Amino acid sequence: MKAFIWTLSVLFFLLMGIGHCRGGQFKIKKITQRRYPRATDGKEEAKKCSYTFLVPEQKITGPICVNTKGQDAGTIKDMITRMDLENLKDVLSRQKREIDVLQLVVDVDGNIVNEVVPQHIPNSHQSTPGLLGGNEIQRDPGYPRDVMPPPDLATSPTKSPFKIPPVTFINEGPFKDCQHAKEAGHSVSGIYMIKPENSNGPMQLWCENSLDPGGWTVIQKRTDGSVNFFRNWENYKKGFGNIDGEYWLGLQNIYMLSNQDNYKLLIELEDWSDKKVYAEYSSFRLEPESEFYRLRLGTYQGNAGDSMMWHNGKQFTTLDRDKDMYAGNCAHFHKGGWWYNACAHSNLNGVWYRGGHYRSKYQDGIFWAEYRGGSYSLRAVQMMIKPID
Ligand SMILES: [Ca+2]
Repeated sequence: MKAFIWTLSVLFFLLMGIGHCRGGQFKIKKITQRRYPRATDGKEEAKKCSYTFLVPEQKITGPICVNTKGQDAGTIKDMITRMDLENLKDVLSRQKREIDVLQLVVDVDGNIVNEVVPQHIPNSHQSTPGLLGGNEIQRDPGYPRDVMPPPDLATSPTKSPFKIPPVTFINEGPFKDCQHAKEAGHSVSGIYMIKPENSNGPMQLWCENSLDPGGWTVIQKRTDGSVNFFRNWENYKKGFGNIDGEYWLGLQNIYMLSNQDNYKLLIELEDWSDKKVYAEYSSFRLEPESEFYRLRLGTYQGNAGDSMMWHNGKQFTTLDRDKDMYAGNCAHFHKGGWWYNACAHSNLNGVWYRGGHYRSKYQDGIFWAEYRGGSYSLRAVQMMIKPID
């Protein structure tokens, strides 16, 4: 009996052992199938990719498949990977630049970039069309000067507070600045050819001689909102606008001018009740582009209040080059380019709003905080420089 029970026990363990082995083989088979489901089909395997890069169509059309199996797969994969990464980086950086430009356009709050020549230029004083020198300030080449009558200032809703038309163009020069031109006998306000010392070429700009004693070189002017000032770094560097209307002379030009001699700065502001005030700074110059045109100002005097000294020693900031003292980008909120601190007591390159007090999400008007506050947009502004007497 004992022998029988012992035999049964042996048979039972043998059967369990066989069953376990069969189960193990089955499990291994199942795992194998899951990992290599088409291991038996060699041709089909060769067609498949371990992974796929999708590259832009400009460079390579269609997806690139890389088979990581095979003798040279590693080398080929590395080569294609490097090539694709270079292509992708190239395309991404180009797209980023395009996005930045589009962002600039979008952030103008729907304002349409609309640059027109606001003033008629008499035929007798017509300037040479096209660009002169290293700035991009230009007139509208399609402006029909021989056909259009002079603007009726009495009915003009945005008449110039500076009463500048008709425009005079001085053919002589170039002069080193407007003071130089005045000393050469030219005492009228108008368009002059100016070439600062050490600059590459002459530029056209507006010389203001109506203010006693004249000789002022205008570096910035706002009068009627005809020019969009929400621009990128390159625009602010080179300059933009219309010489006989609103313009920004360009940081590089202002830098060249303000470093050839000792200059002072005069800012004239006009509100919507025809009141004019001014702020004058005893010295003015910009540092070079390598210092992002850092502002250097002397002491203030005037009746506008000092809204500029807070910006003294600050670098220039645009939407695409943030050099301000604020965590975000001040140009984004104030919609201009300026020597923003964190952020602005003055914003003379902001949005031109009609009527003074304006409604906006941010304080983005043309304001001088110490004069009418940040929520009042001035009607006209002029920034001018002149050698210290
Ligand atoms: Ca910032």
